[in-house]
Amino acid sequence: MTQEQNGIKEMQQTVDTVSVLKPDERQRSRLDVLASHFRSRFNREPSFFVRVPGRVNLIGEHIDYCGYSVCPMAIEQDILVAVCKSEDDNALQLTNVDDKYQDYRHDALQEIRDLHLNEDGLGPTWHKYYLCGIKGALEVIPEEKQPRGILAAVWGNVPPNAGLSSSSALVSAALLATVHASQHTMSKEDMATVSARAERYIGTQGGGMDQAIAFLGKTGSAKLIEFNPLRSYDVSLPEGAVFVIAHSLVDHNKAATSDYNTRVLECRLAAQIIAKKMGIDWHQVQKLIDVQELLKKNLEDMSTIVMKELHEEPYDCEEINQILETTPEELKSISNVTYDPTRRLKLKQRALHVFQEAERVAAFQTVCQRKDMEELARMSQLGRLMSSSHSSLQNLYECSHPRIDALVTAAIDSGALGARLTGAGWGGCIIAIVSNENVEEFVNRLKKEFYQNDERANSLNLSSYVFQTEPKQGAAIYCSL
Ligand code: ADP
Ligand code: NG1
Repeated sequence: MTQEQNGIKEMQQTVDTVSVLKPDERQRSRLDVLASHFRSRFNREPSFFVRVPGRVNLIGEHIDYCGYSVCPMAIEQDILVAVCKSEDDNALQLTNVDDKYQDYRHDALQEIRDLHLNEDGLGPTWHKYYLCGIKGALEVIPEEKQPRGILAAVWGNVPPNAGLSSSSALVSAALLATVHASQHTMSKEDMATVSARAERYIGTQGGGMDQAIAFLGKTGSAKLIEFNPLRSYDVSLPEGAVFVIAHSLVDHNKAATSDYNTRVLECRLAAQIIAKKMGIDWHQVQKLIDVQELLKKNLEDMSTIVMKELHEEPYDCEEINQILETTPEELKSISNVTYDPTRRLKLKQRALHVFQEAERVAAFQTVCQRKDMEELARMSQLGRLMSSSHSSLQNLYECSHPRIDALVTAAIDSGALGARLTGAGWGGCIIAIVSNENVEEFVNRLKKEFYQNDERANSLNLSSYVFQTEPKQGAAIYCSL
């Protein structure tokens, strides 16, 4: 593949690369633990460390893969990796401080490029996310620079399977570690693009939000992330607003079910059917944003078109073939739909969510910029947008979970100005906006309202499950402690 085919722009004179930083006190103590784990396993010193944060998405859920902008921020919780090139053999050796993740060895690092990671029937085990990052790296690093063997020790504290993007932090950390070990230079945007493509090897057709914020996150600012081309803009949040993440205690591994990919497919088919019905060449349409751009309509018009052109009842494959005038084979090759007569796809509901959520993202950004508006009014407006995002995810997109809905209700009852599911859903976390003078009372009430009656919470340290968050720095490299 040439660099261009890889989606990587020609290298410019000045490239905004991942910063080499000095760890702060808190990071240093975790890095010390990681370094000592590395030494105990490999009997040598790591030569550098990488840190990649998780993220929380404030608004813009399930729309990145439709081409629409989203508004996440990087969080404090992260994945750390200690790394050293191996002089002794050509293997990848992986270890994790957390012993629930087993050590892994692959004898020939170079072979990883050709592995098919989701075809062994063993599911998405942790080391496969690391392999995704290495595969991505080997596709873009010139052969003469590629490392022969690598030793890596991982340690993360992003709650896994909870919508805070632990998987993308891990894939991105593996990519960054391999690129840095090769002394290869890449911009943050190119890292994000390669990492998003690499994570799809696990089997989920993600849109790229998580990898973008992992590299482009900035202390003090949420980010508006735009796709095609990837761009990010600072979003200043109201000073009086505190964002609180709360875990529903329900895990959901995206790559272990077909829920996520089914939504991606429903959006693609909705886009193609709208295009066909509106008389444009649907073959060139893959995303809902494609059809909007071809029709030259605004988002509100697109919702009206959805209401008119798509029906409420689920579509089956036969009806889709009839509308698009395709055979099952053609539909497979153009839309990536495997014919299944029992399959029912809700196209109207999904498309409506996407266009309305994209409008909410734009409104969220506008409210953040409205310095002329009173602070509490701005925060209340942001809260309303977040809560309507949640009802849309619950009712139109059907990616919530009864415990998530109960947590959102408990958050509002405890004084939040708005709350919503964050991340892919079907479990995981919510994000709530709270005014800073109420935050302590809010957290105490939420603990009583939601966690006190859940026996799964009895043995947990709740401060890791309900916590304030603020925008943090994206990926970094540490060369010495
Ligand atoms: P998320 O919403 O957190 O990204 P996913 O279901 O996409 O959830 O991916 C979570 C998976 O990432 C975990 O099941 C595990 O395999 C891997 N993972 C997350 N954190 C770690 C970690 N600290 N060490 C090893 N693997 C991890
Ligand atoms: P998480 O929350 O990490 O499962 C997933 C996708 C995002 C985005 C959100 C929903 C991946 C790696 N991440 O995030 O791209 O679509 O769901 O908004 O697939």
